[in-house]
Amino acid sequence: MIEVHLGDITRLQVDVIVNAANQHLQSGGGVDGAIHRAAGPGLLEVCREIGGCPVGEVRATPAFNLPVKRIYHTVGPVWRGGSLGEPELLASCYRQCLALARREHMRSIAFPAISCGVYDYPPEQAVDIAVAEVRQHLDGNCQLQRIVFCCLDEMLDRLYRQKLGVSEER
Ligand code: AR6
Repeated sequence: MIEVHLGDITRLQVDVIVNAANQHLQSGGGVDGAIHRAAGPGLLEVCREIGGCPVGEVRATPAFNLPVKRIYHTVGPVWRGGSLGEPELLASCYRQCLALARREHMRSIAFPAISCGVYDYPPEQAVDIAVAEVRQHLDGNCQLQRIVFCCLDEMLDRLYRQKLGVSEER
């Protein structure tokens, strides 16, 4: 039910992919840039209409050219040492995405490592939060059948696998 995937999130076949966006919902670099490139220009237009998203919250859009049903744009906190509410805000990103997936009756969702790139969140702490939130959600009554932690770098892939106790993909 919980998987770890090393690779590009835009190649995954799931109902929802989550974007690590910025507060303006303007296409940036990292996973955000990859998702906008793969989805096409219609995505930026819809994001402009939405207007923005506060840190820790989520906004949903159609997927345009991506082979998924929905894109959930969530805004992780910038790491500033950890005493400015970063852990709670990061947890809120995962919680709000999972709650929205439940409301929208989605069956599968893929998360990137929110805040672990440009926003500089310490990877081990971010992975702890991501895994704890997902596990907590699965403990409740949940119709999600597949939750994927997708990462591009091997260090994060290893951290997720250690935390979850799952072996490497072949
Ligand atoms: N598939 C999966 N993971 C990826 C991909 C991909 N195609 N590309 C990058 N990653 P980041 P943040 C990983 O910087 O820290 C943007 O400019 C990457 O290796 O994308 O939340 C936004 O517009 C890293 O582990 O997101 C914001 O301004 C993780 O995704 C800002 O960056 C997150 O890295 C958000 O920063």
